[in-house]
This record gives sequence, C-alpha cells and structure tokens, in this order.
Amino acid sequence: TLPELQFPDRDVQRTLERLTPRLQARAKDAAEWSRFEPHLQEQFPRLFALLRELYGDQYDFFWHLEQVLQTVFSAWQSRTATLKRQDARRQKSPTWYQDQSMVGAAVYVDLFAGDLKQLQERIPYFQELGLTYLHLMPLFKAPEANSDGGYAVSDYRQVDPKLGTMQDLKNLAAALRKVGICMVLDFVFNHTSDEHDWARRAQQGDPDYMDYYFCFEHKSEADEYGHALREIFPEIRKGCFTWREDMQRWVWTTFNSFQWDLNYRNPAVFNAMLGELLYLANVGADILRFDALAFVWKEKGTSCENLPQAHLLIQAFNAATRMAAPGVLFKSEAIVHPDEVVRYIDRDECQLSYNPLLMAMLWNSLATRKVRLMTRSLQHRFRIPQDCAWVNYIRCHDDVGWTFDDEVAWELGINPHDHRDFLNQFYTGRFPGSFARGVAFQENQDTGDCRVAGQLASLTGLEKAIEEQDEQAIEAAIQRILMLHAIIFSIGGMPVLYIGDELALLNDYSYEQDVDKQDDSRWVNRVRIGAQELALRKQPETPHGRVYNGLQALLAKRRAFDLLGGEGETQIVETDNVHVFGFVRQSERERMLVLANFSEYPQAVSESFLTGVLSAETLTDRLTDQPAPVQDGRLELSPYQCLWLQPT
Ligand code: OTU
Repeated sequence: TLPELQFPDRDVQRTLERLTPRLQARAKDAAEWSRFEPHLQEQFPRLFALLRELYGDQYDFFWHLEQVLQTVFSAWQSRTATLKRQDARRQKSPTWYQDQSMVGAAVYVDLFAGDLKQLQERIPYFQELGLTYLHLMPLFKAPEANSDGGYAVSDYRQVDPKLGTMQDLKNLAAALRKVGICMVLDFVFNHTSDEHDWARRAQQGDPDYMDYYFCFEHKSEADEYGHALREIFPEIRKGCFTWREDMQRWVWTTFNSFQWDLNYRNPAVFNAMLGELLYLANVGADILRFDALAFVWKEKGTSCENLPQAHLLIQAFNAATRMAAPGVLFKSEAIVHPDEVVRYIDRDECQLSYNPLLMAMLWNSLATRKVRLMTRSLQHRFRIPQDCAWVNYIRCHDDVGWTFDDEVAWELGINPHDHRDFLNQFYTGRFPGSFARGVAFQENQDTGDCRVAGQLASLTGLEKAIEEQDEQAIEAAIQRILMLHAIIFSIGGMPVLYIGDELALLNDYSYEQDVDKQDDSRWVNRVRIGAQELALRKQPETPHGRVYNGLQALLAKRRAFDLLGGEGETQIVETDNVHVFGFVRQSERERMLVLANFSEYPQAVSESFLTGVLSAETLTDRLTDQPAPVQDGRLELSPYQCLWLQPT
C-alpha cells in the first residue's frame, strides 16, 4: 500500500510563496504568467507532497524542487499554441480516450515504411483501418548494432538518423493530428543506453553522472540488492549487473548489458528525465508509454519491482505533466502480476494501461479450449477506475508471458507451474496436436521459466496450416484471429493492433542469420511490411485478405455502438458451457451479451442462461445482423464464432 501523503497546507502555501517570485521572473510578461499560474496553483500541492515524500530527506531538497518547477515552466512556455489549444479541449472532455471510435495500432517506422517521411505518406492506410492512435516503436538515437529494438536510448531529443530528423517527427505528429490520429511515443525511463551522454560521463568517472546510475565498486554492494531480483533476460546474462572493465565498477542492468538502469533516488535524475518527458510531449506526443515502469525504484532487500515509491514517482511525473502539458496521457506497461498491474491505473498516475492478463488468458483459452481460468481471473480484475481505460491487445513486439494469479489457478484445480509449462510447450509447437508455431523466449534453465515469441497468425495456426495446405486448418486459424479481435473490440477499453497482424503476416525467421538479432527471438515477430504485403489486402481469396476484410468490418461495427465506449460497463459472466466465454456490456440505455466459442467444435449455451442475462423474446447478432436462432432451448455457436447479442 502507498504511504498516506500528507498535505500540510501551511507548508505548501509558504513553499509556493517562496518559490513563486523567482519563477515568475522567468515569464515573458504578466499576461503569460497569469496563464500559467492556475496550472501551478492546481497541481503544486500534489507535486510538492510527492516530491517531499521521495526526496524530502535530501539536504538540498528545496533547490531540487525549484529546478523541477523551472523545467515545468520552461516546457509550458515552449509548448506550441496548437498543442495548448488541444490541452484545453481535452480538459473540457477529460475522458475523450474512452470513446468507441478509439482504435490503436503499433508500428515500427523502419519495418513498415523505411523512415518517418515515408510513414507520413502511408497515413491513408491507417485511415483505411479507422485508426485514431498510432504507437511508433522507439525511434530515437540508439547504439548501432543492437539497441533492444530501440529500447536503449542514447538521446531522447534526437531521432535515429536512419529514420529522419526531429523535424520529420514533428511534421508527422501534425499530419496525424490533422486526421484525428494520436501519436504515441515510448518514454523509456527505467534506463538509458550506455552511449547516452550521461552514461559516457559516468564512464569517464564524473561522480555527478555516476550518481545517475547504480555503479558499485564491489560485487557485494550489488549483491545486497541482487539476491531477490528476477532475471528478465536470463539467456543473455546471469544476474542483473554488468562488470565494466573501463570503470572498474558493477553497473545495474536489468535488461541488456548496454541498458543502464537510472537511479531515481537521485532527484537530479527525476528532473532530467522530466525534461525529456516534456520535450516529447512538446514534439506532439499525445500519449506516452511508460516502459518497464515496474522496475524504476530499487530498495535493498526487496524484489525491486512495483515498490510504493515507483508509484509516487510516476504520480510526480503526472502532476508535473498536468502543469506543463495537461492533454498528455500516460500508458502503463506493467507486465507483472495482475494485482500489481491495476495499481498503476489511476487518473493521477497512468490513465491507460496494457491489459496483459486478458492477453495471456486469450492465448490460454485458445490452447485449452476452456474459458474457466479466463473468466475467474477477469471477474475480479477487469474493473478499473471509471476515468481510466484498458489498452487491450493480442500481440505486440514482445513475447507472450503467462501472467495470471496462481491462487485462481489452484482454486480451479490447475497447477500453475505445470500449466505454464504446458502453455509454453503448446505455443512452441512441441505439444502433440498443437496448431501453433511460436519460438521460446528467454528460457531460464534454472527455474524452467519461459515465454513465447511469434506472430499472431503463426501462433493461431495459420503458418502450419498453409504449410500443410490444410484448408480446414486455414479456416480455423482465420476464425481464431477474427474471434480474438471481436473480443478485444467489444470488451471495454481501447483495442490496439500490432501492425502486420491485420494482414495475418507469418513469422520471419531471418533473424536467426543476423548476429545482432539471433539472441533475441522476439525478432521473429518483427516483420517487414512492404508494398507486396500491403497488396495482400486486395486479395480477398487469400487468408490474409480475408483477415484484413474481416477486421475492417469488425472495426466498423465497434464504432457503431456507444455502449462499447465510455458509456458502457463490463461484467464478465459465467456461461453454462466451459468452452464459451461471455461478458455483458451495459450502459444506461442498452445491453449487449458477447459470447465466444473457444473450441473447434460447435458449442451451445442454454436458453435459460440467455434469458437470465438478456430478458428478451428474440435476439439479434449485431455482427451479422441476423437473428440468433434459439432452438430446442439452446443457442449454438459454430467453431470459434463470436456473437454480439442484443434484444431484437
Ligand atoms: C519492455 O518490456 C519493452 O516492451 C521491451 O521491448 C524492452 O526490451 C524492455 O522493456 C526493456 O526496455 O521484459 O520482455 O514487465 O516484462 O517491461 C519484455 C516488465 C520486457 C517487462 C517489460 C519489458
């Protein structure tokens, strides 16, 4: 639980009074100050309380506090009039991102278009899909050969020269804004690359910059933290520390050895990274994806994940951003235990969050053909604060990890360890009868832990089916893909596609031949999408064309229902068939029951179950606009069918 924050009014006011004159002196004129001051008044108490909690024990706390306010004010000053107008509009409709028109996608600039300019030319493709949100995978300056797909940033203010310039990025943001598409950028704030200027200075022995990171002279100091740490990339390196011969120091590296964890115990790091955050906001990012946020605070004797201070830190970023760029949203990327995931979700922390539990459970149910674990897991954990939203996804650039609550599994008689082992076997295609073609990711020889990489289409069976020229299996794979999407398009929250999946593109194994990529199997699901691939959507007879057209039609349906947006609420229901997943969307005016058959055989639910949920004489499936025939007291779903049912 979070420590109770004290708001000592007198202290707050006195501090603000003392700080204001020097800040005000930086204003161009009285008019400018009067426009900023309300933001300061509104957010200062919260920011002050948070920073005091985090850094109040520093002898020079007051100085750091002033630095932070200067960072905020100068960012606000350099924010463009266009962005400020947008901030004002968004403050008037603060839950704009819950609208059912919101649909996102994630894309690699180089793999999809080559560079930023060419990506801009492909905006019509995003419009064709009806996107309103585009996540550009990390595009900043990064080490040449291996940069963890861009997640090792060498300069947050410089675009990777292969992709273009900062001006290109600003132009792209403006062009996207013009057609109603938000730009989403990563805020990779847990670590920088070892080529970042701060790291370079630390390597040269500058003590101020060594304090930006965790540099230990003796392994024993690192071990005081290290004994309880989870290994995130165990195939790459044992432990979470890297020995630097040049510095004669152990450096904290949770991920790759070239990704140096930042030391947020140092208030200068908070201020420096706040500057980078607000810079990205001013470039035109509408949403910032808080990468690896679970790891940002470290304490001896803990797992150094999900610590209370990590939350305070993100809330402090939130308060500062509400002063300088109030229209900007934060998206949490916490791929951790489901109970920890929800703790990052709050209007004052991250308004948006990936939903890794739903993601993992969808894959689980496809493998087992049963929905009990998904239903039970989500019943407790789907509800989040009213003014926040889930980002629902099926695949992304990373691996699939099996994050579900072990207790829920035990309750159902499932041994969680063995079950995860089964899921890994299944999705790497080792389990007899599996349709999937995934690749193991970060298999831990000591713990047996493993995750799975692979393209959506390969994991759902299309790759194997095409290779075996099995028409029936191709059909099943297409239905699986469409059903998964019909669920994330209706369950509540914002669906986000992983570009390439809408074309059902298969695994790309060429990374195995690339020395810089072969250690990281996630490259199997980072595929190039050229003109040839894009042309597939015009071939309705191919599986690729069918998936594309199917998804486009599903998205059009989503946009037609208010109750799929912020007006509605979700209730996960237990159906009377273990293969059929169900939930109800409900607004003040209407209801919809969504059913999905996770088995390759027809499955039925009973009429009494249906009337219990939707009291109506006759039902219509809104996806096909056909009556849903209830016969002999039951409603039958075909293999992998999804129904959006409403009273006729
Ligand atoms: C994120 O993911 C990114 O999505 C990855 O692409 C990066 O490699 C990584 O951070 C480092 O920047 O380990 O396998 O919940 O699971 O944050 C993915 C914690 C990852 C991690 C998650 C991380």
